[in-house]
Amino acid sequence: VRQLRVAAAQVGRIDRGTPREEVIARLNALLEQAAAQKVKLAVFPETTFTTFFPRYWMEDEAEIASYFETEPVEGISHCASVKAFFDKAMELSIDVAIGYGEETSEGRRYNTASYVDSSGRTVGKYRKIHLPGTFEPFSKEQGVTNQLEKKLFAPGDLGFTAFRAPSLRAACGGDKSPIVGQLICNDRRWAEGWRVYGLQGVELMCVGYNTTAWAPQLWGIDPSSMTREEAYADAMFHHKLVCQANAYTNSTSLITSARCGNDDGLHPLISGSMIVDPEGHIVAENTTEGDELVVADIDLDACQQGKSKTFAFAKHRRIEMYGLICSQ
Ligand code: CDT
Repeated sequence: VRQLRVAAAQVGRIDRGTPREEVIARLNALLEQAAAQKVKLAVFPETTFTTFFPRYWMEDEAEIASYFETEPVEGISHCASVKAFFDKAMELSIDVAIGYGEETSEGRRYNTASYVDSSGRTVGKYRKIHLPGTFEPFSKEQGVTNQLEKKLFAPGDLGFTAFRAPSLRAACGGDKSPIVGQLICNDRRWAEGWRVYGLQGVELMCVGYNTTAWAPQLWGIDPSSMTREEAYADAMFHHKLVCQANAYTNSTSLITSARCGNDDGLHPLISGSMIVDPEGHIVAENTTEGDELVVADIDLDACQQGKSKTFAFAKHRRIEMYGLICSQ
């Protein structure tokens, strides 16, 4: 048994003008709660430090730039704009996985998640590969929910690269540190990324997201065909469906963390933060639509059941039949 106490750190409403300092104070309160419960790893959402800015049609370049952290070569924990968050995590000895808008020193912009261990070192970094939405807005009218990720971010270029989290070795009482992978929001809907992690023996997936609860133009549905309540329920259904199924078929634990709430009072996001075991069962989930810590003890060795039997890849996969996946 390699037992580990982990948390999904769900974050509620953040508006267009909410300053980072206010957000970081809330994140640090979640870290304090995590420390009080002896949590070793807390997973935060996609673009946690700001509102989900790809929903806005923005013409002011300074405003767009303001949503990105300019990451120094030493890693995001050394970035002045968000350092207070990583300092708190270090002070409390908690590993964190967190999403943010990354601007590189060459000026390239990505939708990124970094795994920063309790010593402040970035041990894993992922740049979102499946960017949903459009280059052009559905509407330039303020108040309309756009999804301009293709315009605002370059597609991730770091692959689906699993890594070890050495600082968790002692915490999980075994002789091996966990093998960790990260995906961001829309990536969780694509089996391909999960399977690339599965093939690296992943034991723990960290997935942050912002999933709009009402986006008929994005989903391609007639707005009159569904109430907002039905749309929320459907978005939640699909979220849980892909998370539980892909954790199961890749025999991995999963921590998935929502940015939720009704941003600006206009743009609702689903909640659904949860911890899923390698058999696909939900072991803990949110009960609110606001800031909330969802905590569970997971057993990293529980991955072995699936990895050695139903999903023993070396025994059962038929790669000679899968060529089309990589040729189209
Ligand atoms: N942030 C993000 O990737 N959101 C998308 C919205 C697409 S709606 C099907 C998501 O997949 O949740």
